[in-house]
Amino acid sequence: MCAAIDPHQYPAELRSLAAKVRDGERLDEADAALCFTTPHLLHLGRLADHVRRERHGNIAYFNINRHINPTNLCVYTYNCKFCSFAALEGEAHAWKMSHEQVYEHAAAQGGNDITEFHIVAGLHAEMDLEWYEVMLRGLKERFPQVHLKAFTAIEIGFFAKLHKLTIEEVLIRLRDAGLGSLPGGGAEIFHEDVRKIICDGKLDADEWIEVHRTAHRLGINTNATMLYGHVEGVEHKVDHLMRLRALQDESGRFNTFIPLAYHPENNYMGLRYHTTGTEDLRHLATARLVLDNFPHIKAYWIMITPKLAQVALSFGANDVDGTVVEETIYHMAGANTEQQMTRGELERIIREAGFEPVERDTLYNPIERKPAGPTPASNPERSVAATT
Ligand code: V47
Repeated sequence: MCAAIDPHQYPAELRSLAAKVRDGERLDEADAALCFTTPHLLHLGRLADHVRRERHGNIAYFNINRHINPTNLCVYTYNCKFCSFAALEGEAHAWKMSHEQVYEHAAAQGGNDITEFHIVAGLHAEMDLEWYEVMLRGLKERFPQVHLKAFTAIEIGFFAKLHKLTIEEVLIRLRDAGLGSLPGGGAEIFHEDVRKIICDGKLDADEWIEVHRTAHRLGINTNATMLYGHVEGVEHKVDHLMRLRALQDESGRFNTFIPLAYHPENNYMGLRYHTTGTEDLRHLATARLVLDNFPHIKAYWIMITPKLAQVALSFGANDVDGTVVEETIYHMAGANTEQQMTRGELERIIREAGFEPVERDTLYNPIERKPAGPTPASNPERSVAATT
């Protein structure tokens, strides 16, 4: 059990917030705005840590996953100004995989322990619904034990328009071909004023929500994200979290929320700055406090560095994502983190941060493995030398 919250130990402006958290009362929009603006970050973090420990105790999750991006060719290359990943046909950094190449990527370095392929791509008319149905079936045939977390709401919306199908029809076809769940990408900032600036013409907020609502109705779990650190204001982020919370109240099938820190390089936004560490921690803590119906809050180590992900575990996060193996979206936008971590490294950063590492599958079921020998807490030379 965590020690009870005493609001009097908090600065005056956070006392009513602290009392609400102590009493398990839902935070409102004004509270959410306060979380985004208070200078008392450590106190905010303490409240988020309280909620996180009540829910998850000392456990922090990771998984053994691999990212696959079949193509970066994208019809929205000029629409999504923040995206450094997308390319046009003929550009030097463009790629398009064949089915065989997808299977080769899937097999490379993942090892037998892999439990999830995270698959997202640009929007390209030749890589249509049928192409992806074949890909999903091909992956399931070769890797039957691996969960396929694939396609952002943007891709689902694209397939629907391309084939003149409903969202439900697209999702049913993909589910029948092996789709397990949807990742949280494409949400960016829901508010129209911001969308107009950063991704005009892309799926709007209502459509993004409709894709996830439909998936949830079909029994498909999904994740959610919010892209921060660009042109958005506090009111836009509050609106974003409130819309996600409302859908989760309705369906309960969001697994995890991942705040995504904007990376400024190699895109059309014209902004220079990376987010700061305190900004990243604030977004994680705020998400934990405001999204009271989301079980998991992920500190994506690729995006905020493994060092900050360790600190984030004391600011509301209870998951650091996985081994990843090959990451392009953030590395093309200027991320200078590694592209992969081994099981041993993930366990070590979690343990060093004072938490108990637990391997999970995509749906957060703990995975039992045969012990691989002792994993000392602090000496990397002696930690488990895993292939994943
Ligand atoms: O939707 C694109 C973001 C997202 C940039 O569900 C950028 O488990 C920052 O959604 N700077 C895709 N962000 C990644 C994503 C994700 C990642 C990890 C785990 C999960 C999950 C989902 O990346 C896009 C967009 O919001 N993005 N470009 C950029 N320059």
